[in-house]
Amino acid sequence: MSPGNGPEPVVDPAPHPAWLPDGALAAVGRRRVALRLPDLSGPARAIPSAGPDDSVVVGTLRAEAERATTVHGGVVVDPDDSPDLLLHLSPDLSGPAEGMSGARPGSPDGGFRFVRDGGRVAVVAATPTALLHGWFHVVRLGEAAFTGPDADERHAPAFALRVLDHWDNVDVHPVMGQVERGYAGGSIFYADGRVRDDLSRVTTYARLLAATGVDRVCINNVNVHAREARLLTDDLPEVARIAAALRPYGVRTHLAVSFAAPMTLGGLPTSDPLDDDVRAWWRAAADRVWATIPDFGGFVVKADSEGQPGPFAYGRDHADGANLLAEAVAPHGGLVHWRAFVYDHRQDWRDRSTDRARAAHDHFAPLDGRFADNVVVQVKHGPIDFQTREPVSPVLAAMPRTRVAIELQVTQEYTGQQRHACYLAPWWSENLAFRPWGGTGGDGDRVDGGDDARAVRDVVAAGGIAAVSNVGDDRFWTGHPLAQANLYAFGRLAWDPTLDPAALLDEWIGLTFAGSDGAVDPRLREVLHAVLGDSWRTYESYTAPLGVGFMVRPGHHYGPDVDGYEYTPWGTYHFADRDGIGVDRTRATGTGFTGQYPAPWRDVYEDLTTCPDELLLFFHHVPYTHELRSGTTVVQHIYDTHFAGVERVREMVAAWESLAELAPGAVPDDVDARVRERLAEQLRSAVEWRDQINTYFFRKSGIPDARGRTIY
Ligand code: GCV
Repeated sequence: MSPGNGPEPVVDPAPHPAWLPDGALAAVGRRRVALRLPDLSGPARAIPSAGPDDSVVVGTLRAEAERATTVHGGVVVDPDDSPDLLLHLSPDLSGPAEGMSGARPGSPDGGFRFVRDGGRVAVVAATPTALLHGWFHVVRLGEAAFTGPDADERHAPAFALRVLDHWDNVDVHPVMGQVERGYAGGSIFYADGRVRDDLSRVTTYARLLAATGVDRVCINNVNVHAREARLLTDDLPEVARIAAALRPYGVRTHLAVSFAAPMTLGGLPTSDPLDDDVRAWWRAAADRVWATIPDFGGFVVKADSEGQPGPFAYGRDHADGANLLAEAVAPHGGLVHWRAFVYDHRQDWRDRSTDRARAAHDHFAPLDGRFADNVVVQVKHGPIDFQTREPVSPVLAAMPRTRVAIELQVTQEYTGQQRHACYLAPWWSENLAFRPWGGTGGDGDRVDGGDDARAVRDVVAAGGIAAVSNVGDDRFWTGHPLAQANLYAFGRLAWDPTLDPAALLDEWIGLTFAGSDGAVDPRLREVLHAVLGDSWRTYESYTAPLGVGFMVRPGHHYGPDVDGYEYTPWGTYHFADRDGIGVDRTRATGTGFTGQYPAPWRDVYEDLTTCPDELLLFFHHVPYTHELRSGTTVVQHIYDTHFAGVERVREMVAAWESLAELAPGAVPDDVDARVRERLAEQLRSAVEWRDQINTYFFRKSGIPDARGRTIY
């Protein structure tokens, strides 16, 4: 790492290895590794079929073992030759792992078994993809996999469906560009208006995902424009190439489709979901897709939302729409991810009764029980739109007879656009741990509820989890190298939503910055925790106070603009005037949104004295002099957090810069240069946020800062 303003670093043209540099595989690569495989060919195959990907994933496993041992001096040996690490593909995970003693039985419900006996490890799984996940489990553990007491553990994903959605366009969109809300360059799938010839980077991406837990990718934007719609028909062979590039790492391909496709692609006069010709068109379309890509995952649909076509045009509802597609994909075992992000984006700002936060619940809760089994209703984690702070969406608790998935946003549209370091796992973790029927609330308060102690992560077990990816063709994948931590943590939480965000950060650091011997400088570890650990709360403190959102520049959503959306049709208002701020969403005097929550939250949020401070302005309109539960007033809180937030960013910058002396050489020059550049922008932007927000509220309220700091 070059301290100060040294010469420009030499940039390696190859993609950055992210969390899988060779050093991350040192512990496995130094050992004697073996694969025990049944015969996968012919009708008498010894393992249950996981789909057509079996042999290709087995090839991947072999290649992984060969590569790691070649780099680090280990060797691939015969399974009977006392390996240190045995990868065992077996239909039966319940018996003792062959060659191991003392194994306890486990239940064969997917995932893999990890057995350590006297320092030797066996991973047993029933499918090649599960075995691959087991391999990466051992990689993550590093030396610890082989040390420690004997163990026999089962590891299975909490969510059956773990999806990354790409908002990538085939054509560069005149406003949104190649990747909508993408902050990391172009698309890894498309360039020059077509699928890339060289898709090797897509396979590298699939490898990174397999090392976390994600196993499905939707490869195009949910805003399906004319060019992208054709992926479903004319371009299927090209989609098949992408699927082939993802498949070696057990990642399945999904497509976002347009509800109007029967008209725009099929020439039919209607897309009415109850029309027989429309149903036949979708069935034929699905047949062609699965004939071309036998392990295809399914369709993702954004309908009747922000201008996308949908069933409303025919007087039908979202269940009619989703079930139309579900019927078409069902014979192939396919899925329909139907998004609940539906609201009126042509609202009149003068009308205070219409509440965008209510929309998804108003549309979807009454449809509970009407969706086909292979429909997953995909719900954004908050009721508005991926803001820095929102309550958990009440839709997640309102559809007990529906497979519901939670949708997160890894791409940092509203959280600094990968120019700001903002580690989002603590925020996601809070959402996943939220107990809609009582228990621990967002700010750590305990709120007692009824008998139902389930958390959001339990509610979505069948529907799973999805997130908008933050990856592009940038050398570091994510623009800001430290934004890789978000993608990593998302994948790990998708596998196990109870994992601790700080521990995940540590895991990511251990892999990403592993030297050739697998070790990480402890001072680097410390600095990265200091920079990233609390960065989401820091970001919140200098941007969005007390649950107010959307004070961003319209359109691109970067930087402060307090009234940017205030007089627009988008339904995202703060209603600040000279006396106070916030949205009254109470049942008593406001939009009634609080009533969409089950008890106890419907009452906790309704009452000014119990509503958590951090969400106060989301639920209530209060005077600037309103005293928060913390004891300070609303306006003083705004000033204090904005001043403190900037100071925290200064500390982040200082922490990073200290590396040059503390741990010279611990970070490659090009990573260091990019992080420094981004941190400088983060500090500039945080100052801008602080000064605009503080000045705005000082001018509105006329109330000076109690500590007399500079406000303009
Ligand atoms: C893909 C927000 C974003 C849009 C995005 C939309 C969605 O409104 O700003 O770019 O569209 O969410 O989730 O569909």
